[in-house]
Amino acid sequence: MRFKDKTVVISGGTKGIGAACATLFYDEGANVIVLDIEKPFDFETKANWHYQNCNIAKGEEVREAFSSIKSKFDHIDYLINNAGIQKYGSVTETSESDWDLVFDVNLKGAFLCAQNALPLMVSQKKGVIINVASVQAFVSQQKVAAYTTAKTAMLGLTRSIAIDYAPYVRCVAVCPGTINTPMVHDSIALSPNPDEVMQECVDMHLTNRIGEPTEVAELIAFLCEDKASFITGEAIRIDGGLGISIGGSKKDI
Ligand code: BMA
Repeated sequence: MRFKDKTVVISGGTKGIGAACATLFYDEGANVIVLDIEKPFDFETKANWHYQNCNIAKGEEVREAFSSIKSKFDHIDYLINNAGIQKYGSVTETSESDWDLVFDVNLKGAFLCAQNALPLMVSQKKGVIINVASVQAFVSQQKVAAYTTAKTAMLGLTRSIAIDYAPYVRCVAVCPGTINTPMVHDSIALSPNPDEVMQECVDMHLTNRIGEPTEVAELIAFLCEDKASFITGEAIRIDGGLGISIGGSKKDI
């Protein structure tokens, strides 16, 4: 029980990486609070597993959600800024509303959740914030201008939090490659040839496969533990080697 009696808040915790984190932290003994905009029909309700409806892009909703959390729990040990949205388009193809939506959810949402969790973490003199960014904070695919820009900015947010709230609060960015999540499948489904795009995703990774949400959750769990207490402000890739390759033909091995 690595997280017995700890409290973790996870944005976008009903699906993908967020849901994998919710499950792992719950299984390890934590009180889990999932923030999301819609509760899935099959959302499990168990003791110590709470759903809080919240659009993290709206300051008022985030304030209300955190004041409700604070009235139920006297501490927040971990905040996992996981909620994310991806819209395809180059700069000239991206509408102003898509640009705003991508920045509101990925970046402003993380800022607002951190802003509301930090005062309690500072008063506890302890806390960890994990920002789920992307390998696209380092390298970019074609036609995801808003997403790659917002994810890159998350690394600045990570550094700012790490610097301004040390030594009490650690903040670390996790940068996944393609992960088997609804966000990735929904994005790929928009393409006229989804199977080819999925194969391209597989081929981009040196592992010849995409990642699983549970693999990212395991990294996040480690980063939250005291064992990782010397890691802060850093951006850690979990991308099957995607971020290190400049391509080229493969030699037989
Ligand atoms: C993720 C998402 C995925 C993409 C992956 C690797 O953050 O953008 O759709 O496959 O990065 O580029």
